[in-house]
Amino acid sequence: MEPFKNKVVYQIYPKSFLDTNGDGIGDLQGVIRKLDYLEELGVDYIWLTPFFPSPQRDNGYDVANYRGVDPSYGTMKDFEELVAEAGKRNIRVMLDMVFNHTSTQHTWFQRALAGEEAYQDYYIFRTPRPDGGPPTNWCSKFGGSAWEYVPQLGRYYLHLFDKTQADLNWENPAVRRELAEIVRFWMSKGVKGFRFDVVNLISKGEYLDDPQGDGRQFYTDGPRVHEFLKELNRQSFGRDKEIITVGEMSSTSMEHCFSYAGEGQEELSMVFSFHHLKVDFAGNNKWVLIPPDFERLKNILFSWQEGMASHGAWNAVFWCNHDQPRVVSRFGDEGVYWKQSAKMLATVIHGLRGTPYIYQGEELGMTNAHFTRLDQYRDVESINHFALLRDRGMSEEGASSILRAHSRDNSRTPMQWDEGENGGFTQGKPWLSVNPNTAVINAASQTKDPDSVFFHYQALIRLRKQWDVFALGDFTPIDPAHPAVLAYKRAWQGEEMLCVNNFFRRPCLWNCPRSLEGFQVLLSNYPDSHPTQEWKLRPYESVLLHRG
Ligand code: TEU
Ligand code: CA
Repeated sequence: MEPFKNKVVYQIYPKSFLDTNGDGIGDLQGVIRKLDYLEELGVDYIWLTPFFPSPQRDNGYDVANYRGVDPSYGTMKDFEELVAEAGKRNIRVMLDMVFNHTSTQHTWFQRALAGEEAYQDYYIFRTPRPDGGPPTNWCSKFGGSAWEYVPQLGRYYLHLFDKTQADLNWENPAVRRELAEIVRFWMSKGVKGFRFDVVNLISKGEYLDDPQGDGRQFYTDGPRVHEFLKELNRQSFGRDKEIITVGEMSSTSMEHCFSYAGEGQEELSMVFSFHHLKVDFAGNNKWVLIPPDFERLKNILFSWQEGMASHGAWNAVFWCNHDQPRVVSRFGDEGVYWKQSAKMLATVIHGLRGTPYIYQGEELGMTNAHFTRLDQYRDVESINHFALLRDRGMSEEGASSILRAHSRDNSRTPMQWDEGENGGFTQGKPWLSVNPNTAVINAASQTKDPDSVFFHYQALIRLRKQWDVFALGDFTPIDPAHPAVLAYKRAWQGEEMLCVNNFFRRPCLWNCPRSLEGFQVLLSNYPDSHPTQEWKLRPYESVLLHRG
């Protein structure tokens, strides 16, 4: 079995995990202190989002030095201690490589600005249009033009994200050599996994105006992206077969993912795709809210399951990360059925074919932030888009309600360790406020309660280790057109697993089209689930059945 199929990855956003020195910012020592908690949960890898030196315009996704630790998170010694301590608990460390762009504070960019041509060729500088305007009409994903003018050079540089995040020029072999060397540097420190940030955007095609869109058609899954990934694989992580890799694929297509994450393609182990998380906004615009479309959600999940399997390609499966709202607030219920719905959503993901990712706090059923004032937000994307919505004439209340649903800060509020002030996250003033519901949703109480969301996640992880069907089984939808039930079957060498979920608050009657003979309940979110052919599913009821 490939090293990644029966594993579970836990994502840590260090800034919001645990602060040990009272400055209000989580740190690497905080991660070390909670390794026992992660061992109890049972995860195999921890993915740490960037802790490298950075001006923190985009919370570390603006890297100023790829080989260091930002002093607000600690030191390189702390990092080495973390790898060693995690290793003792059989937990491996995965790092986040932000290789599409660097911070404009990076020495490469600073030398480019100072006039060194060799470093100007590390980035994408272009001359203005005859009228002095930007080279193309592309938009930054954080709002505004994707081009920033540098008066002293008389040219614009490309930034698909914030203007302090300049896109690297992967066409330049010197850039590719530098990046491979950075991966090797971290491999030499014992790192066993890499997540590559927006890595399907690294190969830009032509620099042309986009008449219908924001420019993404020219740089998404670009012309040389597979070649670049194969090269990076050969020059770095591909040399250690234990290493697992995951690419974050922005607006990708499944066809490209067959190659990014296909067996024998020598690109990456697996991919994150996001189509299933766009079912509550209009088109590609996350700033236009619509109610979640369950049918679309199910179609997307199922077609990626079947499509990737039929091409021997592997998915990362997930609901949550540091860019997404909390799933229980989004597709579940924050009220009476909070616990049932959090467990149901967990089961849906962990039963799928792919490697499950848990984002910190998801295992506690943490909810959205429910901020009421703009000054509570810290995220550059939220702040920029709020201003843009207001400029377009939207009311303050309208724009606030969109942020309340879709802001990235929903998932970035500090971990809720206990019921105390600031949820046990810090002795100081947290960089982003703690959700007051830490009084009821917290790790201290859940690790004492066998019926908690935490122990449900623990059980799901254990089942993946116990039964090969979770890692290796085929995937077949069951009754895919049903308006309320999400059900599927996995099968592997005579072993079978059924995953049956009522996705809604309303009870529903379901005629199970498969015989349930010989199946036993492995896990459920009600103490007394009794599967029958004519099944009355209770609110958010979720059952895993097994035979063989
Ligand atoms: O995110 C990529 C990305 O395109 C989106 O998730 C984006 O953050 C936004 O939600 C679009 O509406 C990755 C990182 O995960 C994110 O935190 C960084 O801000 C971004 O890349 C830039 O490095
Ligand atoms: Ca700190």
